Amino acid sequence: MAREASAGARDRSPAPGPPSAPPGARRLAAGGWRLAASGAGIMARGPAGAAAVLGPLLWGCALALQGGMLYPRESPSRERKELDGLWSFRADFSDNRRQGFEQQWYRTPLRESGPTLDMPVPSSFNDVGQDGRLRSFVGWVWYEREVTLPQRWTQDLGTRVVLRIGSAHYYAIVWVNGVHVAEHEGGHLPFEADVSKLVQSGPLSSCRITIAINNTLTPHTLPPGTILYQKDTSKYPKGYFVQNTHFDFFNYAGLHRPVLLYTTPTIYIDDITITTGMDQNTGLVNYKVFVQGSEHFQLEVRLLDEEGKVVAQGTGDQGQLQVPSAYLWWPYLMHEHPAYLYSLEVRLTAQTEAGPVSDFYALPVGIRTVAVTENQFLINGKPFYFHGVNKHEDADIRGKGFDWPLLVKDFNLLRWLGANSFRTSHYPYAEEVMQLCDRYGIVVIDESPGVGIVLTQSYSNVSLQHHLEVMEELVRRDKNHPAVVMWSVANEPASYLKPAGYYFKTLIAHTKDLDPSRPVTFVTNSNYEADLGAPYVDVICVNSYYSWYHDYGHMEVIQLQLATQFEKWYRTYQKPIIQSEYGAETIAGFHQDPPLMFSEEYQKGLLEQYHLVLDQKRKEYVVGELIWNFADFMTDQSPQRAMGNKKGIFTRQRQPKGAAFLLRERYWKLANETRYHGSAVKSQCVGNSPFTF
Ligand code: BDP
Repeated sequence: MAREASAGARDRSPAPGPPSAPPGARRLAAGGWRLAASGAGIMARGPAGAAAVLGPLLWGCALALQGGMLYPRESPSRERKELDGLWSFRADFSDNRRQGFEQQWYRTPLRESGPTLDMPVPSSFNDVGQDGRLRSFVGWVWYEREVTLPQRWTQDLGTRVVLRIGSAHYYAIVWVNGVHVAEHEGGHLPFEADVSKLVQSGPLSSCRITIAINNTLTPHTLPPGTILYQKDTSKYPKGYFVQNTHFDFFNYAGLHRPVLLYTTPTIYIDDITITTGMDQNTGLVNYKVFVQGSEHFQLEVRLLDEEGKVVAQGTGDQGQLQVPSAYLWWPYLMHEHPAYLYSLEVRLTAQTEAGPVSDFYALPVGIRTVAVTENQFLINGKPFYFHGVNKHEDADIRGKGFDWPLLVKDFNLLRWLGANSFRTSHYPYAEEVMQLCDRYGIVVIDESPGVGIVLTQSYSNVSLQHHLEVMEELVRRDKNHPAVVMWSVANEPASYLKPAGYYFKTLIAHTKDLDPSRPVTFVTNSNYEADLGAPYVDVICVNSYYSWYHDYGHMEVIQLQLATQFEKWYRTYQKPIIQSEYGAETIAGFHQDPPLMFSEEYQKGLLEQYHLVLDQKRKEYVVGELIWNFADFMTDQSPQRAMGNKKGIFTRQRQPKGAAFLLRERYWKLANETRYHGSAVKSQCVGNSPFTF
């Protein structure tokens, strides 16, 4: 949820409190992002063909958030200035964590109010230093950057200058030249502020950006957490508190994704919504363009193929483009021509007193349909089997900071593995990740940060309202990615608690209203009889850890227990099922045969037992398997975790454990079996090569 302050607003009195009265307590009233209409459901419980043509009918796409969140792309009318690099930084170690507000650190350069550190952006602040207090810091940290702006940006009143923050975990307040411009709750989605007036108000050709970020999690944040005050003074110093979380990854914090400034004209393309479908061989691209700044403008829309040839065109802010003999966007490994992307070019022109204005934005578009029957997941009308992974945005000292080399390495590993999909466990990933999925044909289950919803308080109206808003932000950001085939609103909530029924019914209905073109799910680990949210999902996604968190060491029970799990869920709901997590903690280099827990042999043995059952049930209604986890990742410290979660098939440094080779055999075999078009994928050796174009 973001609120943008008017650029000229006076600076505000500080309010954000100590960790015990954190962001949620002072959340701003919900903005204007409301729904316009209700959409149709996605479930097509009929013949596959009927389901596949739902796409074109869904055009009423009910998304009506006010204000778009188009990815900033350069164009003849738009420029970008990236602000990655070293920022000045200070953590507020004062007892109440409010010194920064009391002393108004945003008013003058940060170095004037005390010592600063150099902090790389993007990165988490936790692991880059040598100060243990910073690693586990809870409260407000302050970032600052001075930026020199091109003269045109500061002089030309026809230029709109926007500050965009890709992700600030968890709650952020932003000032430009000491003036409050934006606040945002939620650590995984972008937010923006129009700073034109501020940068164009004087002779300055530079501006000072200050961002205060609070990583405190409460029962009402997403993900939720609790602050525990330890009051026993015989054991803890006065005022001692710790942050507890109810999820299994380290609460890295900071500016995790690119921060940038970009420009548009003052009359500009604010948002574009695309839905696609097929009618026989004709591809259908329904578009809706939202313009800000004027009601008087002309829009021209052209669709170009990969050769740059115009294949369809239209005018006006909405319409349908028809592409005869269209190439479809297919998942990679499913088809010999995967991931075909057209380019939708939108050109705006307007006349103003000051002269003509034009804006241009080009959006990649994949034409494809998604539908669900009672035992299949269909892409372009053909059954799709997810053989993929769960990931985390996590590696080494950068924490969750965005990193191109790591990203490219991960995609090359996915290809090596023959994985066709992943779930963004347990929060939305960077936009650049989603763009690569579109480009490479990797299918995504796009998950919200709804992980660890286990306390009754986290089912309150305050929490629900926030969760609805997060889904709005997520759909708004990711709605146009062909790679995204399903939304996941949560992971392993306590869905057996009484309020869970209403909570998930409302949340899932809302998400379907926002985007009627995709199925919606949440990932459960509840018992099939007790789960109050399952009636509302389109696909049952179930996590289980047989022979790991139960029956330690007894791999012989896996087949029976897993088969029972599938049968019970299917008998109850007649919906397709994805095994959305399974795995075993494995310390790379530990070997033991016969296998013992934590050894590489145990991980392989456990996976093999799961695969035997998956191979039976995928002939019936199981539509996917996602290993937990792609790579080892950092967690809170606990006696259950040896320097983090080690269920990766790759280490945190992206080197394979034995199980990676086992899974690789399997995934390439599955790829060959489930390929829809053309000859079989060559051998698995093909997987050594990176993605190429
Ligand atoms: C599942 C959670 C995941 C954990 C995993 C584990 O969804 O976040 O990391 O268990 O325990 O329950 O390894």
